[in-house]
Amino acid sequence: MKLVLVGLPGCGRTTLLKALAGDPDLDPAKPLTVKVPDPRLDRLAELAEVRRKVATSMVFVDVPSPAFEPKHMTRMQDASAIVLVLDNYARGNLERDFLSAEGELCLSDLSTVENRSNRLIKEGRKGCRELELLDRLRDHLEKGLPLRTMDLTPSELSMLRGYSFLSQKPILVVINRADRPVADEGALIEVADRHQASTTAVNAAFELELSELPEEEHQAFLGSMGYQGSSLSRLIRQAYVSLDLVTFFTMNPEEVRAWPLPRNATALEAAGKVHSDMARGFVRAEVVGFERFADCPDMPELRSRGELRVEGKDYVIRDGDIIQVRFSV
Ligand SMILES: Nc1nc2c(ncn2[C@@H]2O[C@H](COP(=O)(O)OP(=O)(O)O)[C@@H](O)[C@H]2O)c(=O)[nH]1
Ligand SMILES: [Mg+2]
Repeated sequence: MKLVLVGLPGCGRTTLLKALAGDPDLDPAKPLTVKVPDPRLDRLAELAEVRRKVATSMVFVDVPSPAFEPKHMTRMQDASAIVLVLDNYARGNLERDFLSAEGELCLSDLSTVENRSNRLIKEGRKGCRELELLDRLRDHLEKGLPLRTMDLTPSELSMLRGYSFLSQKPILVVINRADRPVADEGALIEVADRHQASTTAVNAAFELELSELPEEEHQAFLGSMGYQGSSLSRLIRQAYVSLDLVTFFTMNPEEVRAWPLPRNATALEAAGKVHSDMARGFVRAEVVGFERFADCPDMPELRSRGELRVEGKDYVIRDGDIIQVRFSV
């Protein structure tokens, strides 16, 4: 899961990346893998008395400015989501910077739409479903609206899958502010809502300083700024949520592990994530939700109460499911 960091020069991308890494000497040209904090994973490890915890992770990649040059645009194509950093510690042109970034994404998609449409017409496929759909996309994009705000049917979505349209990707807007924001954020949040972009605020420079301090000095430093806690774990959680994933867990005597899965994916797909053999030889999955297990952390007891459910390969995994796959190969 790759997320690209974009924004105007000086918006604080590099500072944010270093803070996420907890390393002021990080080379921002390298991708950074970040663990997604999940208190449920910690709780499971405690309950099951297992020492090894494996969290899900995401990779952040900094796109150098100017991000919207063609040579940098291609780095965004295979990203699962875009993280747009906006400067609200010095300049604070929030709406303008947001809309201009969105405009660039739309322009790039518009040119993809044009190229593909021209080719279809040249191939004599006027009136085909794909061309009709592309015409609708063009109308939408020409209004300056990102494709993520379009209502598309599952079959239309699958027709568009190969294009990797940039304005269709989920976007998380990170407002980088000092202790006092320069500009009011209300108007930006309204536009972002209309664009189905989620927003979060962080003080990147502060977070970087915080991350350089030993753990035991964190509370005092946070308190000196009047902060409750670091905003980074919230930012990471929100980036994860923007990907529209659910998390399932596996447990064995050696480790508890969290796995990401697209929403509405099945037990068979979950099994395939864990091991291809498990999908190939899938027999059934035993499933219990995190909350149930936390109330009664005893699998044999849950099984005898019928609360450890037996599910087939088409079962749709819910966020927080703990699953055990039975398979034979
Ligand atoms: N005061 C303050 N300075 C910041 C903040 N974020 C970044 N800076 C400074 O702004 C400059 C540019 O930041 P950088 O992270 O390199 O921006 P980038 O061009 O987006 O990678 C650096 O000197 C940072 O120390 C912030 O939240 N507060
Ligand atoms: Mg930079």
